[in-house]
Amino acid sequence: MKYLLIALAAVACTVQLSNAFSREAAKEMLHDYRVKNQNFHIDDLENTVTELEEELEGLGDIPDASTIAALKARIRNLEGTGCDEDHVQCGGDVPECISPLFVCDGQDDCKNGRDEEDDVCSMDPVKVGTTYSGITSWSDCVLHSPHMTVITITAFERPPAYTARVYVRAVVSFEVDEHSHLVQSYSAKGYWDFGHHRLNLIPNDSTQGGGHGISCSFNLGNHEEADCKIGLVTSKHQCAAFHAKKV
Ligand SMILES: [Ca+2]
Repeated sequence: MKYLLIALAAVACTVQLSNAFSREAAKEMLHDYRVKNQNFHIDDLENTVTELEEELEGLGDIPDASTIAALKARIRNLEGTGCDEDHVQCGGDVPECISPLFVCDGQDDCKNGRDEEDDVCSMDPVKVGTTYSGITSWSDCVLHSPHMTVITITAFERPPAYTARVYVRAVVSFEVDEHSHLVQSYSAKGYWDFGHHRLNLIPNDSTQGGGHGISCSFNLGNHEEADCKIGLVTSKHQCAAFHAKKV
């Protein structure tokens, strides 16, 4: 009987140890499982972050306000204003065309007042000393190799009696010979058109500048760059073009 009790006690002890061992083992297994699971989760997150970073790099920099303005201007250029060449669009929800002669004349002519707003009537593009340059490509009139054209504003006058127009003086320089970098210059006169955001210039002396005039449209939503056309003053036939950037 004594031996039987000892044997039963030994079995009970073994079962308790075995149960204790199983719980510890289960805890360790569960811990390992959680660690492995977390490691997998972290790996997944790292992969996701890497993919997002690659996508972000692919997207490039977040566009700033000037880039968005330029994009909107390009869309407007593609869509057209809905006005003929002799009129400009007021913008806004209700399309309205007015003469460019009424833009920045000191009186509201657009219903939304757009024709007298500060950014429309800014004279930044024709401030004295402002310089624009670009590589000019000729498609007609004269056989010139592509060359640099530089426009520098030398004077301007805005008549108090009629503020819708700014009269401008400028010097236009262009490379005659790309090898020797020989440069020719001529004086030009013209005006800044607030309504069309356009700078129009012709040579002071019609015998200079090949009898060509220059018209630069600041149609990209800023005052820093413009699409310029060079054409015959007499017929306005287009001969060359360049994309001008403020220097
Ligand atoms: Ca006006």
